[in-house]
Amino acid sequence: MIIPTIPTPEEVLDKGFRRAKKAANKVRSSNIPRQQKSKKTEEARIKTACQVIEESFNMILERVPKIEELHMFYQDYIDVVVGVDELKKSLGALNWAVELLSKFENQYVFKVRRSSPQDASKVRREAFGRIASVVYRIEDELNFLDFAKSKLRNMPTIDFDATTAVIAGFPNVGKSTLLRHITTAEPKVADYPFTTTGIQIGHYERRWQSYQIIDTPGLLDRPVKDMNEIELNAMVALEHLADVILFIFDASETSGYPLESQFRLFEEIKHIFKTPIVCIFNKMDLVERVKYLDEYINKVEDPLLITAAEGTGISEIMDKLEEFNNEKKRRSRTDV
Ligand SMILES: Nc1nc2c(ncn2[C@@H]2O[C@H](COP(=O)(O)OP(=O)(O)O)[C@@H](O)[C@H]2O)c(=O)[nH]1
Ligand SMILES: [Mg+2]
Repeated sequence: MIIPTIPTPEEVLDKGFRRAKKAANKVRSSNIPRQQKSKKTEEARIKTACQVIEESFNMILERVPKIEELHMFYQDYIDVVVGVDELKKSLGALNWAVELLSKFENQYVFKVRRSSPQDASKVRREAFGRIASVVYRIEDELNFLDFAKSKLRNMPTIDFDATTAVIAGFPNVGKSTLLRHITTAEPKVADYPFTTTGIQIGHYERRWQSYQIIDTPGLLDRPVKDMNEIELNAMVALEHLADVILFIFDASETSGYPLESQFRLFEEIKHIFKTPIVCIFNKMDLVERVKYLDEYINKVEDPLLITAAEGTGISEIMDKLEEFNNEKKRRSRTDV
């Protein structure tokens, strides 16, 4: 998400007062009658200071996207990373400052006009004092926005039109291998809360349709019961993206996870997500079709057996995703 550069209170005030001084110099060197000059100068200083600072804040308010207009995935993402309420509150504080500054502008310009020429600078000093105090009142919020800016800089770029599959399964079962085989370009890495390596997003096109495959190391590869609430939220945010989950089993168990615990993770994920799940048994090159494996294969609907390392079975996965894509397109047509 693009949050523009957030200034410190000092920077905002410095800019406002500097520009005010310039505006005052311009009035001073103009040819308005001498006796009006001091009042006109102070008036210009007050006006300019207020307007320049209002402009800085308005620019931020205009450039930050409206949170409630963002896709639910991004709303959840922002909520997990910085907190949506906190972000809204900070933007609200900027709004508050803008309104107050525009009130000061009117109030103090009026006051200068009614003051004697000798008192004009006193009125202006009072105005500047109040301007500064308003800007310092929102120092915490400016700091927070600056923090949010850095936290949200590398948010994943999601193609919401593409049919999207999210990969799940224990470590070393072959998720990355599959992602590399199925997608054309090198998958892009983006930040994702509580995953140390970020999420990987790969794309491919088939029959003029776009597909997107997402791998989430550290999130859909470990028991859900070990997760804290924030991690759960980060995981559930994926639900807004996924048209389908590809759950990868290591049929060979060479990754060190018995099929029994792999199946338990599958059950947990099935329980949490309403998204359809395609079960994929990988590393079939390493296994004989032994009875205990059949037991698990028979437990799930339409399992796909693949050898990701050799690219065997990849086209069946693509066929499957094409079915989901067709289904999705059909639904969106009937929705409108
Ligand atoms: N024999 C065999 N090894 C595989 C297969 N798929 C992946 N691997 C290996 O399993 C290891 C873990 O794979 P990786 O894709 O990094 O797993 P991830 O942790 O789930 O992303 C790597 O050494 C892969 O080369 C396969 O189909 N057959
Ligand atoms: Mg991996």
